[in-house]
Amino acid sequence: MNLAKKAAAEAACRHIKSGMVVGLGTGSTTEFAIRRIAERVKRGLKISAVPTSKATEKLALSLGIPLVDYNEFLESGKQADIDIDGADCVDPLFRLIKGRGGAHTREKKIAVASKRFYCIVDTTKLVEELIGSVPIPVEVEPNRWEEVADSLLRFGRAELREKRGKVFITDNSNYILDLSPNADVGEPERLEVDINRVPGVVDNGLFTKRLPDILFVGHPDGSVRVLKNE
Ligand code: A5P
Repeated sequence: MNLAKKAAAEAACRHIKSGMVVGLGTGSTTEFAIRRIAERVKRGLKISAVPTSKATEKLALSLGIPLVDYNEFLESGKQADIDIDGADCVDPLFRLIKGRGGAHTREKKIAVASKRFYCIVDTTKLVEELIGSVPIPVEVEPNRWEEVADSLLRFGRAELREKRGKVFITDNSNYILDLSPNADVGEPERLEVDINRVPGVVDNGLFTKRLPDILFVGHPDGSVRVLKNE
């Protein structure tokens, strides 16, 4: 799928012009975009970029992309011109689940603070039904994860995320609960709001409000389908 991811990423990057502020998402598909942007920066493209995770920040810095600090950018109240980011799955209404890398809270903030949100995926990410396709990542305050997991039981079973035998810690120093929702949990729009109402929840990986403006779907043969959300 690497060819598909790369093709989708590069198609989205063609929209980047000098003078823009660009949101940089997180994940393996976005990594292709970051590498492409870095090549263009070396050839004279003048942009500044806002990273959505420490991993993205590290990679972008190592490749020489000029960065704006994530917190300073949000505090400035300014908007990015384009945000480019991947997704774990996307349905026909352009609704997403994100956060397999644990960065969805920052990713959502930057997507909301961007004039245009371009989502880059390969064909394996396309689903008919959003709910039930992949677990929904829920970022939680560490000292409340057990009570949050209990409260989330009305939506489904939530499992504390671990990585290499240790509790996974987000860039915001929080934990992640991966929620496998019950089949009768209802509409994703409502679920996104209801999960965030649980005390101790920071944000969840459902993106049903800030939808992508364009979806770039990379195919295994390197072709790209461009779907506009109009
Ligand atoms: C990071 O937390 C996620 O939201 C990623 O954007 C998403 O998981 C897509 O990642 P890949 O491009 O690696 O599949």
